[in-house]
Amino acid sequence: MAEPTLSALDPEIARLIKEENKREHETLRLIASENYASRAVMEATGSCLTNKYSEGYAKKRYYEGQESIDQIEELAISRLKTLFGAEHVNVQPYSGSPANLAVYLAFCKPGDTIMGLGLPFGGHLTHGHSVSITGMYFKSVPYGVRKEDCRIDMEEVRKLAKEHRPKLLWAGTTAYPRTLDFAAFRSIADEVGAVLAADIAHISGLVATGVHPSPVGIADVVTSTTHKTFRGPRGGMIFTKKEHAAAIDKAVFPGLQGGPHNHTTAGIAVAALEAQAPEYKVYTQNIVDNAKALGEALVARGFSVVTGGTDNHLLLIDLTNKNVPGKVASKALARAGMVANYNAVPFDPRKPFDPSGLRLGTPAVTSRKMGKDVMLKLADWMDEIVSAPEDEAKIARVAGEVRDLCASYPAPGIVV
Ligand code: DSN
Repeated sequence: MAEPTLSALDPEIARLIKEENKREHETLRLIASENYASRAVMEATGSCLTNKYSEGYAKKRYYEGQESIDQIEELAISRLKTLFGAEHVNVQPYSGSPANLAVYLAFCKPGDTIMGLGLPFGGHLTHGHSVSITGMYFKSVPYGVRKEDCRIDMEEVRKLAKEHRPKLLWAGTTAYPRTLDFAAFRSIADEVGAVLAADIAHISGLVATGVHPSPVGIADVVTSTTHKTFRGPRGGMIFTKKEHAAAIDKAVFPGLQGGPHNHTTAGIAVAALEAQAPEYKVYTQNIVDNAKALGEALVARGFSVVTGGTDNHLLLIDLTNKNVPGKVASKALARAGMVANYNAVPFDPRKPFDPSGLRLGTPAVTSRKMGKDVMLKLADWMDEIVSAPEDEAKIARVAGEVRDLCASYPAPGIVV
């Protein structure tokens, strides 16, 4: 007898997946860290590779039956080496946080001093925030941004680094709209003898094509997720210089993880192939052009855009002048089909769970081939909703208009 399909076996889960598919089709995905993986990436991740254990690395595994797995992992690595110009790549981290933990394990001992951009200024939890293991097991000295322009102040980073002599210095962000000066971070790390780690989770797609400068070859180690601008499956990757290859590999396995997720590795390999195509470079440039256009349109409508605009894929909006808290705005926008996230802004007087800001990203709408005309429409809709976040009639009308728009822009990987 044939095996039952998902909907025959588990109609509840099948229905929920169908609903999520519909939601992803009918709404505008504006969460800066999200994207749509292609059908080919999804096919690889939904394959039999999920069945296989393969602790170790290619040709040095602890289980038999690795004929295909070794080739898949080697292909992922060689494609990424070419794409990023890296000496060594590890594709086994389960995601960005485990990749970052591997950096700590490879280079630090508990109690060492580390420095990263503070979470309230756009840094990541794993760059030493107090509630993360990285802020508990290490002495974290966060740096911030300048009050006047909300940009990272490299002189402040230098001053703090000279005072605290960190073992590890992070250059990486999750809610920062400007270009990172990796060379300046390198010179500071050299001055104080720190290991320089760049976390390019948000921007790795832009880095792959040169739309954002690359830290590969500058930083000692570079970490990334694989599902944001890079548009692969949900996973992690680490690039490092040859001299640190063994330490990083050992930290990932056996230091932190057991068997790698081979279905994810295959998806990463497919995404790396997609990223080598000339149209991917155009795509990544379009992400930035769209973010700039959306930022300009929002400024023209009286929104306060942190730093005045963006150099990358994201925008941080301070809603204080609109007298609407970030959470109220993001919930109303979501009801209107524009799905973003509320976010703290630098020097936010409000609490992290109820902050003043909104974070917007253009990677996913750009994957749907939406261009500047849509960004202007989006700014109009946002203006309407943020000005009246409790007007349910208006919200329902906009949600309908968003649905109509989405019908003309199929999302990669989404079956309609
Ligand atoms: N959760 C991711 C983001 O939204 O930026 C970072 O890990």
